[in-house]
Amino acid sequence: HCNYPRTANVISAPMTYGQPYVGTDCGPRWLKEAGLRSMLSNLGWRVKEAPALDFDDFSVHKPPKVNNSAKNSHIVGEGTLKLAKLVEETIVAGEFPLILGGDHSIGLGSLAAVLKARPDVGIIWVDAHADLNTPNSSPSGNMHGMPIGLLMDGVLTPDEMPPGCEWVNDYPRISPDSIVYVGLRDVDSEERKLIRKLNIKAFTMTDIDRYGIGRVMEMSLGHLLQDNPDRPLHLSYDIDAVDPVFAPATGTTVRGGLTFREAHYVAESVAASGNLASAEIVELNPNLSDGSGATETVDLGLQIVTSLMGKSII
Ligand code: EXY
Ligand code: MN
Ligand code: MN
Ligand code: MN
Repeated sequence: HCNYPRTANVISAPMTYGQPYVGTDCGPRWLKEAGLRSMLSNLGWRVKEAPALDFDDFSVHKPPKVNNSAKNSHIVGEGTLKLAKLVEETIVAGEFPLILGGDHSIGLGSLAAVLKARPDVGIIWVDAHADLNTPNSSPSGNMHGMPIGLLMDGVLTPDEMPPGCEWVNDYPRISPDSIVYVGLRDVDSEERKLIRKLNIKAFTMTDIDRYGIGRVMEMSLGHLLQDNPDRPLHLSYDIDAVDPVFAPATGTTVRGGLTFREAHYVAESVAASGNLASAEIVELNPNLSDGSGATETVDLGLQIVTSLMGKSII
């Protein structure tokens, strides 16, 4: 019923600086080598591919001060601004941004862009983690745990934005009722307080146990689409939402995650809504597992992308 922009612009965002491990930069290449382009073509998409973003040519001249509360914030800030601009251009051109991470700090750029280009966007955040930390609350200082925290309305004052990320102050904020979490099971205490205080809709693994994934996705989509059935949606899919049995090649595994089919169903149900307007898949790290674990994780990642881009079984 909704009109998809039928051109997909595949945007590679090989970010590693939001977390400690090399290898998240391999995610885009692995997904592409596993057959992403032909899969999209087979589903009827026209496929464009933006040149991979380069996050190592960063132009800050002074050596940035070590900032343990938001590690690598200059390079993350500069890199995610590049991503934000590319995503905005893609949307303005009427194309579907399909963003391949990279660690989840790229959410700072992709979300800022969709919030600006589509002010009424609803966000579905599929993750074991809430990624709602701030430099003050983060136990690790890793910025892949902060993209929502930096963008959520009413959490940070402009002067608390980490150095290098000040550009975020010129972008819209996420309204707490415009995001839904699916798959949470490792939430820090300050994140928990914020979820309660801001009344953010969050479906944990406990909710999935209780209601089943079908009902959880119905409630998630219902929450975001209740006032506007044509609302555009952005899906941010962290592969660590999936149980490490099926997706071992990622940096922050947490047991007790989505099953293989639940992982698919999340993507299938969002696709079936007809509202999906942009998406990203993040945190694949083929270095962090043995060969077969890496292959299985990348294969599952590609299957999830296939489902969210419209594949149905029959
Ligand atoms: N909440 C923890 C932290 O902030 O350090 C772990 C965050 C992991 C983030 C992963 C990508 O979703
Ligand atoms: Mn995440
Ligand atoms: Mn995660
Ligand atoms: Mn700076």
